[in-house]
Amino acid sequence: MTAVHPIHISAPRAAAPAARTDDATARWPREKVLALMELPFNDLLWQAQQVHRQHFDANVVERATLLSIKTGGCPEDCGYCPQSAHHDTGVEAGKLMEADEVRQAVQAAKQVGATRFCMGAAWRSPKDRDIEKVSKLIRVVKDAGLEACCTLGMLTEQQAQALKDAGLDYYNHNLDTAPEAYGRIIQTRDYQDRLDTLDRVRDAGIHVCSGGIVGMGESRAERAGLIAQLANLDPYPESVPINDLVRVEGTPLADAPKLDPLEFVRTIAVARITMPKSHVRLSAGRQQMSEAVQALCFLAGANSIFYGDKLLTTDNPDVQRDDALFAKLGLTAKAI
Ligand code: SAM
Ligand code: DTB
Ligand code: SF4
Repeated sequence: MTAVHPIHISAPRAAAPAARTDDATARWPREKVLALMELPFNDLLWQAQQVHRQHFDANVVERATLLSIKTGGCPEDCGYCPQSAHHDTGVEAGKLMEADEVRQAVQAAKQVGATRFCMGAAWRSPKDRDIEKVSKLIRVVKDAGLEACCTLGMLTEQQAQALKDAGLDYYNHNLDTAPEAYGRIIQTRDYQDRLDTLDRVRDAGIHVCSGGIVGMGESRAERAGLIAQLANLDPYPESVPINDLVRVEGTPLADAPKLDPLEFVRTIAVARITMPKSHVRLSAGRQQMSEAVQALCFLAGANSIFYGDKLLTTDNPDVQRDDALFAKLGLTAKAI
């Protein structure tokens, strides 16, 4: 892969304190989250379904379309990511997309019935001039009548405010994994950096989209640790993407053992129970997932998907395949 940016490698950092999840005063002490994870499967799903139906129509699923507006060449070393300049994955580094190209993608997403358009950039953190350009892209999405979401890396307070002023509805910034597992996956930034950006997004009045990735070799206790971190954010995120690792050749995690699909379903169910009013998104990994497992995820309380044949750089089920799955399950798409 061609790197367009110099690579800055910082020394590995100490584990950050993150949110308090280890004592009984936390809304969701980690032990309690782990206890949910360990319930008999049928009991866990029953509990998740009850919570889901208290807050949502269980047959309605939100559809968000992703677009990589600036691909590859990222200076961060995230072990899962095909866009890191540290890994040789064949992803070409590109420039930030122009408004016309984005407008076409937004119109196409709108035509097939997506209600949110999420623009991702392979940046550690945007420059102020990037924020000006992305603000124009946000207006393109808003002018088309869709919800706008961005994921651009770490933000300053001023940048978060500028994105809010441009009309941004959601900002995606994932905690990715449990605090103690973080250093195994990423060395170039730490957990506290992620939490600080989430605070700035929240303070700017933008809705928070934050979740993580499972299937990176973590333990069940570490999956519980991730969910506890998210559920103890105050308030917890409005959108919670749960990604099943897409194992990309050339990344350090290419050969990670595949997570048992039922463990993935458990993670969705626990996210639903601990964050009852959030949209829990069955995110990356659906291309490799059977219809039966996806159906179990919806049963466990997932009520959002990425819709369209591409995630950022990897494949997602195409619209026809998802429409057929919705028809089979009697699911309908959420309106704005
Ligand atoms: N660079 C920005 C950042 O990291 O915050 C935004 C883009 S980044 C690609 C967005 C998210 O995609 C990551 O936080 C990670 O959770 C997810 N992601 C990246 N590669 C993935 C993979 N191979 N499988 C599953 N999720 C992945
Ligand atoms: C999220 O949690 N998952 C999406 C979105 N937020 C930006 C990204 C998934 C990326 C999967 C790998 C790729 O396609 O490059
Ligand atoms: Fe860069 Fe984001 Fe990929 Fe990490 S996940 S390498 S920050 S694009």
